[in-house]
Amino acid sequence: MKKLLMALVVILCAVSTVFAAEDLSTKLDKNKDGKVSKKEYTSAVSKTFDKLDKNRDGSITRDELGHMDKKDQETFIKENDADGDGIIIKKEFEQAAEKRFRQLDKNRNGFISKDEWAGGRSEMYSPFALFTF
Ligand SMILES: [Ca+2]
Ligand SMILES: [Ca+2]
Ligand SMILES: [Ca+2]
Repeated sequence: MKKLLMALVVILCAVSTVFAAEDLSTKLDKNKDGKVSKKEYTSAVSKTFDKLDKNRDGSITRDELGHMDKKDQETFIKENDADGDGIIIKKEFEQAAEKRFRQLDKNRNGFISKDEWAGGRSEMYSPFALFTF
């Protein structure tokens, strides 16, 4: 009986790991229609910005990215800091995110399907790692 219980625990752990790694698109897909709309995406982007902007001054600076490793910080700043001043204001972040949405939305229907999402993840730096909510 104990063995069975152990086996069950192992299985449950494995299952929950799968759920944790479950595609982010599921999290972003608030209305559960199987795809991420522009609106769902934008609201996630906005939340992510607010979360990263720890001191709430409307911009993301390097010291607010301390939880990321150096390489990710560089990539993050490079991808989002359009004017190259080392500070990412919300507008820059939103514009970079918008560009990513267009890249992901391969068939240009205004939604990112699960397939498109999965395809984009392997092609690009993982801005998705940032969507940690
Ligand atoms: Ca949706
Ligand atoms: Ca800030
Ligand atoms: Ca900037």
